[in-house]
Amino acid sequence: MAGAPVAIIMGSQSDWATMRHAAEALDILGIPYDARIVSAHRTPDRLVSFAKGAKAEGFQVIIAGAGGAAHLPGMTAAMTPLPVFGVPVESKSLSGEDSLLSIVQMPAGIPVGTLAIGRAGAVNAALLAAAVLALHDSALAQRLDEWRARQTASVAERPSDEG
Ligand code: RP5
Repeated sequence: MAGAPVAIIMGSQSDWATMRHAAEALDILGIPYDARIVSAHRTPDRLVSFAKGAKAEGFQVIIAGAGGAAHLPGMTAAMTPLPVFGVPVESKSLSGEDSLLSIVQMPAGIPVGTLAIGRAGAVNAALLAAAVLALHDSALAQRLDEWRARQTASVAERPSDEG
Protein backbone atom coordinates (compact mmCIF):
# COMPACT_ATOMS: atom_id res chain seq x y z
CA MET A 1 0.00 0.00 0.00
CA ALA A 2 1.47 3.35 -1.07
CA GLY A 3 2.43 5.63 1.82
CA ALA A 4 2.31 2.85 4.40
CA PRO A 5 4.60 3.40 7.40
CA VAL A 6 5.48 -0.29 7.83
CA ALA A 7 7.12 -2.60 5.32
CA ILE A 8 6.85 -6.34 5.91
CA ILE A 9 9.44 -8.13 3.84
CA MET A 10 10.20 -11.84 3.68
CA GLY A 11 12.62 -14.08 1.86
CA SER A 12 10.07 -16.42 0.31
CA GLN A 13 6.39 -17.01 -0.30
CA SER A 14 6.74 -19.83 2.25
CA ASP A 15 7.45 -17.21 4.97
CA TRP A 16 4.02 -15.64 4.55
CA ALA A 17 2.38 -18.30 6.74
CA THR A 18 4.42 -16.79 9.60
CA MET A 19 4.56 -13.16 8.53
CA ARG A 20 0.81 -12.88 7.96
CA HIS A 21 0.52 -12.84 11.76
CA ALA A 22 2.42 -9.53 11.76
CA ALA A 23 0.09 -8.26 9.05
CA GLU A 24 -2.98 -9.31 11.04
CA ALA A 25 -1.72 -7.51 14.16
CA LEU A 26 -1.11 -4.34 12.13
CA ASP A 27 -4.61 -4.66 10.63
CA ILE A 28 -6.13 -4.85 14.12
CA LEU A 29 -4.24 -1.70 15.15
CA GLY A 30 -5.21 0.14 11.96
CA ILE A 31 -1.65 0.51 10.72
CA PRO A 32 -1.18 0.36 6.93
CA TYR A 33 1.65 -1.85 5.66
CA ASP A 34 3.13 -3.10 2.44
CA ALA A 35 4.09 -6.79 2.33
CA ARG A 36 6.72 -7.87 -0.21
CA ILE A 37 8.89 -10.87 -1.04
CA VAL A 38 12.52 -9.76 -1.09
CA SER A 39 15.13 -12.50 -1.10
CA ALA A 40 18.71 -11.57 -0.23
CA HIS A 41 20.15 -14.40 -2.35
CA ARG A 42 17.46 -15.04 -5.00
CA THR A 43 16.58 -11.41 -5.74
CA PRO A 44 19.63 -9.43 -4.58
CA ASP A 45 18.92 -6.47 -6.88
CA ARG A 46 15.39 -6.24 -5.46
CA LEU A 47 16.86 -6.21 -1.96
CA VAL A 48 19.28 -3.38 -2.75
CA SER A 49 16.65 -1.30 -4.44
CA PHE A 50 14.10 -1.87 -1.66
CA ALA A 51 16.49 -1.24 1.25
CA LYS A 52 18.17 1.83 -0.27
CA GLY A 53 14.80 3.34 -1.22
CA ALA A 54 12.72 2.36 1.81
CA LYS A 55 13.03 5.67 3.65
CA ALA A 56 12.32 7.71 0.52
CA GLU A 57 9.26 5.50 -0.10
CA GLY A 58 7.90 6.73 3.22
CA PHE A 59 8.42 3.65 5.36
CA GLN A 60 9.30 4.29 9.01
CA VAL A 61 9.80 0.74 10.26
CA ILE A 62 10.77 -2.47 8.49
CA ILE A 63 9.76 -5.95 9.66
CA ALA A 64 11.90 -8.60 7.98
CA GLY A 65 11.14 -12.31 8.24
CA ALA A 66 13.48 -15.00 6.99
CA GLY A 67 14.41 -18.62 7.57
CA GLY A 68 17.59 -20.67 7.50
CA ALA A 69 20.52 -18.53 6.40
CA ALA A 70 18.49 -15.50 7.38
CA HIS A 71 20.74 -12.73 6.07
CA LEU A 72 17.81 -10.67 4.74
CA PRO A 73 17.23 -8.59 7.91
CA GLY A 74 20.94 -7.83 8.37
CA MET A 75 21.54 -6.91 4.74
CA THR A 76 18.46 -4.70 4.80
CA ALA A 77 19.57 -2.97 8.01
CA ALA A 78 22.97 -2.33 6.43
CA MET A 79 21.36 -0.32 3.64
CA THR A 80 18.76 1.74 5.48
CA PRO A 81 18.73 4.07 8.50
CA LEU A 82 15.22 2.81 9.42
CA PRO A 83 14.71 0.48 12.40
CA VAL A 84 14.60 -3.16 11.30
CA PHE A 85 12.88 -5.85 13.34
CA GLY A 86 13.85 -9.39 12.41
CA VAL A 87 11.53 -12.38 12.67
CA PRO A 88 13.22 -15.80 12.57
CA VAL A 89 11.03 -18.14 10.54
CA GLU A 90 10.81 -21.74 11.71
CA SER A 91 12.93 -23.77 9.29
CA LYS A 92 12.38 -27.44 8.41
CA SER A 93 15.82 -28.76 9.31
CA LEU A 94 16.73 -26.84 12.47
CA SER A 95 13.32 -25.62 13.68
CA GLY A 96 14.26 -21.97 13.33
CA GLU A 97 17.28 -22.01 15.61
CA ASP A 98 19.41 -21.36 12.54
CA SER A 99 17.20 -18.39 11.60
CA LEU A 100 17.26 -17.03 15.16
CA LEU A 101 21.03 -17.22 15.55
CA SER A 102 21.77 -15.76 12.15
CA ILE A 103 19.47 -12.78 12.78
CA VAL A 104 20.27 -12.12 16.43
CA GLN A 105 24.05 -12.33 16.11
CA MET A 106 24.58 -9.10 14.20
CA PRO A 107 28.06 -7.74 14.83
CA ALA A 108 28.16 -4.38 16.62
CA GLY A 109 27.38 -1.43 14.38
CA ILE A 110 24.29 -2.51 12.42
CA PRO A 111 21.40 -3.51 14.71
CA VAL A 112 18.50 -5.81 13.94
CA GLY A 113 15.94 -5.99 16.74
CA THR A 114 15.37 -9.73 16.87
CA LEU A 115 12.12 -11.32 17.99
CA ALA A 116 11.10 -14.87 18.85
CA ILE A 117 10.91 -17.70 16.31
CA GLY A 118 7.65 -17.96 14.40
CA ARG A 119 4.22 -16.54 15.12
CA ALA A 120 5.11 -14.96 18.48
CA GLY A 121 7.97 -13.08 16.85
CA ALA A 122 5.81 -11.92 13.97
CA VAL A 123 3.08 -10.61 16.29
CA ASN A 124 5.60 -8.93 18.59
CA ALA A 125 7.43 -7.33 15.67
CA ALA A 126 4.14 -5.72 14.69
CA LEU A 127 3.51 -4.58 18.27
CA LEU A 128 7.01 -3.10 18.49
CA ALA A 129 6.51 -1.32 15.18
CA ALA A 130 3.24 0.04 16.58
CA ALA A 131 4.99 1.25 19.74
CA VAL A 132 7.60 3.09 17.66
CA LEU A 133 4.98 4.76 15.48
CA ALA A 134 2.84 5.58 18.54
CA LEU A 135 5.61 7.82 19.90
CA HIS A 136 4.45 10.44 17.38
CA ASP A 137 0.83 9.36 16.87
CA SER A 138 -1.43 9.80 19.90
CA ALA A 139 -4.45 8.15 18.23
CA LEU A 140 -2.37 5.04 17.57
CA ALA A 141 -1.01 5.16 21.13
CA GLN A 142 -4.60 5.03 22.35
CA ARG A 143 -5.44 2.08 20.06
CA LEU A 144 -2.39 0.26 21.37
CA ASP A 145 -3.47 0.92 24.98
CA GLU A 146 -6.95 -0.34 24.15
CA TRP A 147 -5.52 -3.48 22.50
CA ARG A 148 -3.54 -4.24 25.65
CA ALA A 149 -6.58 -3.62 27.84
CA ARG A 150 -8.61 -6.08 25.74
CA GLN A 151 -5.81 -8.63 26.07
CA THR A 152 -5.78 -8.17 29.84
CA ALA A 153 -9.57 -8.48 30.04
CA SER A 154 -9.47 -11.73 28.04
CA VAL A 155 -7.41 -13.57 30.68
CA ALA A 156 -9.63 -15.55 33.07
CA GLU A 157 -8.73 -15.62 36.74
CA ARG A 158 -9.17 -19.37 36.96
CA PRO A 159 -8.53 -22.19 34.51
CA SER A 160 -11.44 -23.93 32.87
CA ASP A 161 -11.79 -27.56 31.78
CA GLU A 162 -13.12 -26.25 28.48
CA GLY A 163 -10.17 -24.25 27.42
C1 RP5 B 1 14.79 -18.21 3.02
O1 RP5 B 1 14.80 -19.56 2.75
C2 RP5 B 1 13.36 -17.84 3.21
O2 RP5 B 1 13.29 -16.82 4.14
C3 RP5 B 1 12.68 -19.10 3.68
O3 RP5 B 1 12.37 -19.07 5.06
C4 RP5 B 1 13.71 -20.17 3.39
C5 RP5 B 1 13.16 -21.29 2.53
O4 RP5 B 1 12.63 -20.74 1.36
P1 RP5 B 1 11.81 -21.64 0.33
O5 RP5 B 1 12.74 -22.72 -0.09
O6 RP5 B 1 10.60 -22.14 1.06
O7 RP5 B 1 11.43 -20.70 -0.79
O8 RP5 B 1 15.28 -17.49 1.93
